[in-house]
Amino acid sequence: MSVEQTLILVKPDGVQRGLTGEIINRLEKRGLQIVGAKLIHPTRAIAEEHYQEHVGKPFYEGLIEFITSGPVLAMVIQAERAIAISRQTMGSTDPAEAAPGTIRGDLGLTVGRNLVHGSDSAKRGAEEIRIWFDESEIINFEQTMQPWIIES
Ligand code: DAT
Ligand code: MG
Repeated sequence: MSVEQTLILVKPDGVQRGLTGEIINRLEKRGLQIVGAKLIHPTRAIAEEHYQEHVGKPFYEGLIEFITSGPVLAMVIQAERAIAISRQTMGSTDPAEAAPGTIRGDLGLTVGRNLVHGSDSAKRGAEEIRIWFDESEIINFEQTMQPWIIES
């Protein structure tokens, strides 16, 4: 299994509610490595590129309006199986169905304010990272605690 990178966003609700630290904490404590991070107020163009798979769905306009309504914390996270692991820690899309112990299950109530985004495949992760980050903003560094988290 190769190392994957995924795009994680703390959405405007998470930023406005002061939950960025709480959300980073949960991902970081699990052992996921942050290799890029920035606060960005998304333009409509970025939002449309990011959510292109949802064009035409009934919630699309509301989704674009929401994600562009304030700053988001964008992160690139790296680990083996980073996509599945980060989505598991985020919980189901609808917080009402998300398991307790997950970010959405513990901190959210409704699907339109579900706090976080995470890429859903390695291919889409690479595409989404390209939408939000310049290559120069991603730092490849060795985390010295890795042997205490991952058996080699
Ligand atoms: P996820 O964010 O878990 O990958 P998704 O890609 O299916 O979920 O949808 C993207 C976002 O769109 C989701 O985080 C919240 C919103 N959304 C999805 N389904 C919705 C619905 N039925 N009603 C309102 N918003 C919805
Ligand atoms: Mg998705």
